[in-house]
Amino acid sequence: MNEKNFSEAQSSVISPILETISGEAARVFQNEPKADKKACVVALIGGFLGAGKSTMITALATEATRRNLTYGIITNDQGVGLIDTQTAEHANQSKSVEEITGGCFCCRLSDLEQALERLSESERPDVIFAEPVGSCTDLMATVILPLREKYDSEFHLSPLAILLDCKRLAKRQGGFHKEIGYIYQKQMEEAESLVLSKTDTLSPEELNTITAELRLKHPTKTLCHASAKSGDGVSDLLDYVLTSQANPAMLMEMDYDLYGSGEARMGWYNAQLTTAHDSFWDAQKLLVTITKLWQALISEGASIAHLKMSLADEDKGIIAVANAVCNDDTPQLSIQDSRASGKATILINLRAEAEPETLTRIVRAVMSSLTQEFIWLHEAAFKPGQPNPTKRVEVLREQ
Ligand SMILES: Nc1nc2c(ncn2[C@@H]2O[C@H](COP(=O)(O)OP(=O)(O)OP(=O)(O)O)[C@@H](O)[C@H]2O)c(=O)[nH]1
Ligand SMILES: [Mg+2]
Repeated sequence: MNEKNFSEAQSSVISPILETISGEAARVFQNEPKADKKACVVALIGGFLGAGKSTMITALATEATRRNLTYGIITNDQGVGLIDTQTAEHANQSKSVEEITGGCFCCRLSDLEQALERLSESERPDVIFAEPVGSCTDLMATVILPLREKYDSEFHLSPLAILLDCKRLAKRQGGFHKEIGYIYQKQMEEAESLVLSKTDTLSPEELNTITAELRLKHPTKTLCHASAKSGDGVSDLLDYVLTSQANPAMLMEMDYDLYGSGEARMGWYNAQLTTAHDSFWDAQKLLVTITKLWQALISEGASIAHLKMSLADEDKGIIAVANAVCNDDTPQLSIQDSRASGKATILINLRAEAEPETLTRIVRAVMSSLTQEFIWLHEAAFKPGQPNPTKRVEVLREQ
C-alpha cells in the first residue's frame, strides 16, 4: 500500500496514507505493544551527500519530542570525527546517539545491529532514526531487509525514504562524473519514498515543475515535500515514517563494480584541529575560513559534494557549523551563536570528487595561510573502499 503517487500540498501528500493504514501499521502508529515490548520504529533517512539528512533527522526528532515520543539517532560514515554526531548530540541534547564509523551500514551491519540493540536495551525509544552515508545505495537489500528478517518482532522497519535536495535537482547542480551519477540514480530507484528536501529554497512554481518531472519518472513511488528549516512537511513525514512499513515491490539490480568505481571517484577528508592558545574564533571567522577553503577547492577543479566545518569550545560546546553542498552556492552557517571560543576545536569533514591527496594539500594550505597557529589532532584522507555488504537479500519473501 505504500507505493502511491502523491504530490502537491503536504497534507494531501500524506493524509491518504493515514486514511488507509490498518492492522499492524495502525498498531505501530498508535504505539501499542506487539508482545510485551513497546513498538520501536527504525527509519533510515537516506539521500546523497548534503541532501539534508542530518538536519531533517533533527527536525523529525524535535517533532517526535513534541509528541512525547522518545527517539535515538545513529550516524554513519567511512571516517571518524563526524560533525553529524557532534551536531546530533548538540541539537537534541540526547545521550541516545550512536555512531558507526569506518564503513557504511551495509558493510558494518553487525555494528548497526549492536547499536540498535544497545538503544533498544537502554531506553528503547519509540523511533530510531538512522542516517546512512550519502554515497551509499542498495540499502533495501543490504540493510533494511536483513534487519527485518532478523528483528521481525523487535523493530518495525519504515519504508526507505530518500531525500533529494530540490534546489540541486531544479538547478541541475552537481556536475559529478557519471559513475557518481549512477549512485544518485540508484538511490532514487530503490527509494520507497522520495522526499524533496529544502523546499524553502525554491518558489512554488519551481517546486511544482520538479515534482511533475519526478512523478513522471517515478510514477509508483510516494513523493513528498519537506523543509527542515521552515518545518513544512516535517510532521507529515514523521507520520509517514511512524505508520508505514518497508514493503518493496521488487529488489533492485546493482552493478557493484560501477557502484565501487563511483565511490572511488570521491575523496574523503576529515580533520580535527585545535588552536594552540585561546583564539576568540567565532561563527563569522568560521564562515570566512570555509569560504576560503571552498574557493580554493573550486579553483583546483574539485566538485564539492559536502564541505562542513564546525567550531566548538571545550566549555561552551558547539559554537558554529558551516556548510557548502556544491560549487555553485557559497557556504552558509547552519548553526551559529554569538559567543566566541576560548581554546577552539575545529572539525573539517569534506567529501568531493577529487583525489584525497589534493584535498589534504588544499586544506593544509588554506589553514596554514591563517594567522592562527593550530595543533592537528587528527587527519585522514582516503577514498571509500569497494562496497562489500555483510549480507544481501536476493529474493523477496512474501510479508
Ligand atoms: N534552506 C535549507 N537548507 C537546509 C535544509 N536542510 C538542510 N539544509 C542545509 O543543507 C546543508 C546540508 O545539510 P545536512 O543535513 O548536513 O545534509 P546531509 O545530507 O546530512 O549531509 P551528509 O551527512 O554530508 O551527507 C546544510 O548547510 C544545511 O543547513 C532545509 O530544509 N532548508
Ligand atoms: Mg549528515
